[in-house]
Amino acid sequence: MASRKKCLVLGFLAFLWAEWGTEGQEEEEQTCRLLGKFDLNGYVDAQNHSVIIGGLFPIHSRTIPANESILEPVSAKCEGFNFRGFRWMKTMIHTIKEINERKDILPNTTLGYQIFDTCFTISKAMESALVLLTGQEENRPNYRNSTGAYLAGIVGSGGSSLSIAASRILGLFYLPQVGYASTCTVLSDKYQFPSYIRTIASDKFQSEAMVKLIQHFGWVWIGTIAADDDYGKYGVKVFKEKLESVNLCIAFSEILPKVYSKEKMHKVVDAVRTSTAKVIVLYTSDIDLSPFVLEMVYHNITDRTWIASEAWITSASIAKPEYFPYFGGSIGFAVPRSDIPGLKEFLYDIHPSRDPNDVLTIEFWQTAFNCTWPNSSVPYNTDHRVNMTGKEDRLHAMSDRFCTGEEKLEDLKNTYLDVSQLRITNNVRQAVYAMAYALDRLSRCEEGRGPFIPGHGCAYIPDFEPWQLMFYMKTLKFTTHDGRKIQIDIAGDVTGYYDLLNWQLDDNGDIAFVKVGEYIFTQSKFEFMIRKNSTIFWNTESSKIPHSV
Ligand code: TCR
Repeated sequence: MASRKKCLVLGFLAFLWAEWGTEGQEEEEQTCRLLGKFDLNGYVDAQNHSVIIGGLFPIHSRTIPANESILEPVSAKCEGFNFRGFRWMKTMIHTIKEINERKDILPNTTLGYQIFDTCFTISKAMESALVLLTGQEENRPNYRNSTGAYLAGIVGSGGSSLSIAASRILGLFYLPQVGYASTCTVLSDKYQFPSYIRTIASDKFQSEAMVKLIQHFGWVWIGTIAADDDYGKYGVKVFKEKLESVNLCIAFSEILPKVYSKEKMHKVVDAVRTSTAKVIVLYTSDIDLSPFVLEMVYHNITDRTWIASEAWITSASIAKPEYFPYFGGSIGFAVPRSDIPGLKEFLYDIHPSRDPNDVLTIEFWQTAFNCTWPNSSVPYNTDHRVNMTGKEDRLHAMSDRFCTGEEKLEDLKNTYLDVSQLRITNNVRQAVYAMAYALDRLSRCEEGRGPFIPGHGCAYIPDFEPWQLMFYMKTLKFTTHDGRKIQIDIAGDVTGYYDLLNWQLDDNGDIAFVKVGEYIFTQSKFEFMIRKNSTIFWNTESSKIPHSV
């Protein structure tokens, strides 16, 4: 574990006039001063591995706004510990360990990793991409051995806007990037994003599926609300185009602010309140949705049917019983669920006493158990956002109760440990496997029968070029541990199916994600099905299917 607080040169411009390795010390220091420091958290295991994979995960939900009186550029700090992102990140490590133990994939190579927290923001994703490319302390494009090992490619990042930003840099070098959650349609454009592939389907399919759902239930007027990012805006754009092509209508279209703004939020709330459209598509991640959920509760707006986008349909932070009167009956598509052998045990194998530098584990523990780890300066539960009342909320940073270390993970009801809904988590696993399988194929090349000119040559681990690995990634096919076939097409995309889920209350008073249908999309067929005998819960006054006219 390493907390990264080093002077890193934004060596990007240096790439362009790269006098590979000839810059003097003086210049280096000056660039440092000019461009400031990056402040990144993450995990690294690079020693003794010939190849490493980079990882980008949202372990925090936001950055803390910089103090306006500071003039020089500073790298922001992060807050809002994200248990779900922490689970994804651990899954990457778990998968790498598993692959290293397997004899049938990469038998002569072990994989290492270098993982950074993107804090769910574009700036941190960019900082991380640059650090992965340039290394921590070098001002030249030394991306092939920044940690002493060769960087094969990057898994990540979570949100589309972050992946798009990172991909614009990584694409310049043709460095393979495998996305596990970024679903924005534009990422299929290989002219703009030549080295991006993904193990999650493009939102083109989800938007289409939503229109099929709407047609099935005979709704005519639909409201839309999008997150203020590429996911929300492009998702809704494609949805609108498809809806209008079958002569159905948009009642209103609103954007949820990323940073709380009373005016912007009220505009959205008013649209929901005054429209006769009772069915509303909500295209956003759960992180951006939370403030809006509180508004619905505050204004007591019920009797709406929400068509959830995949990013929040199974989110534990939204699917809370106290929100059920407002969001019960939500219906939406989710990516396939899977069970991952050994993951649960791996997730439970965590303790803050193991490494005093492992600030993320300490913060995890403090946040999960609401206590302060003795002798640590890691804050938890800070919140610098402006809240609904317009005041800055500074929940504070330290609990007066110390953690003893005897706290029991088994007693927690926490998203991190919940392995019942492994969906994006499974995509993370498949993204790591995609990278490993491509490396494996590359390593099995026979000289004289290889794909590269001249002479049908091969590439070799570790000193292959990124585009050579990209060659194998672009045509990748493999079968997952649970028998699913993953095939990457020329746009870097996959096909598959979604589960159609509906929020119902179970016997314990918790929210259950009940599967009521499916949408299958392969190269040759598109099929929308509602399960026979399934009962859908509608959150309407009559408990009957809503009319949206
Ligand atoms: N695509 C979103 C991000 C996202 C996500 C999620 C975030 C998706 N699914 C689940 C958190 C949890 C789908 C994007 O930005 O592309």
